[in-house]
Amino acid sequence: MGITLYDAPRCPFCARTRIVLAEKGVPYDTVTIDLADRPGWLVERNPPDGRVPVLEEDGWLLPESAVIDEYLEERYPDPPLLPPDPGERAAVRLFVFRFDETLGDPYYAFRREQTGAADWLALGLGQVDALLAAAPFLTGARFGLADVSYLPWLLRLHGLMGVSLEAYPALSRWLESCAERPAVAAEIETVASLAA
Ligand SMILES: N[C@@H](CCC(=O)N[C@@H](CS)C(=O)NCC(=O)O)C(=O)O
Repeated sequence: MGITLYDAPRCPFCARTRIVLAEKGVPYDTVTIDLADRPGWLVERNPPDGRVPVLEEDGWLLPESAVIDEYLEERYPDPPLLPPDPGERAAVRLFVFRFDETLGDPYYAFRREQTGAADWLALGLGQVDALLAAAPFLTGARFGLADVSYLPWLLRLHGLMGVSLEAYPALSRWLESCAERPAVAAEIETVASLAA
């Protein structure tokens, strides 16, 4: 027995968990889900709509990428992906908690080509850029869960949707620095394979 990840290569929420598992060197099996033809057993395992990712460990099931990643952080504390200081940990959690309003909602509006979405997205990217101008990583001094929680969408914006991030210098520097990590490089390859 061990960990199984119900996964989809193009899903950025799954990418959050793939990156954490890779950062921590945790071995796991993958069950790839066809998002266009979601199996009924997945809906049973993660009602009501069978979303991915779902992590299974010895028969126990856990959905929700942010919750899975926090679980993995506690279960496999080395290397740590949260800072030691409680206040800094809270800041990371707040940033992850606000993902939808900061980046997720404008990203999906932009993908749907909704009116005004480009400006909305630029606002979110500007907020992320400002944070990265003040600290090397979204998690603070070191790479961690806040970085993991935002990276998949930024990799897809750039790699799949052809959006230039050059106007955001701190964000661009951060992307380059994150790309040096094998866990992130693997995700960049996954995104490239989706684009091919
Ligand atoms: N809040 C969930 C969102 C997961 C999610 O929306 N996954 C997408 C694939 S990227 C999905 O399975 N969507 C189901 C649907 O669209 O019906 C998480 O963080 O894990």
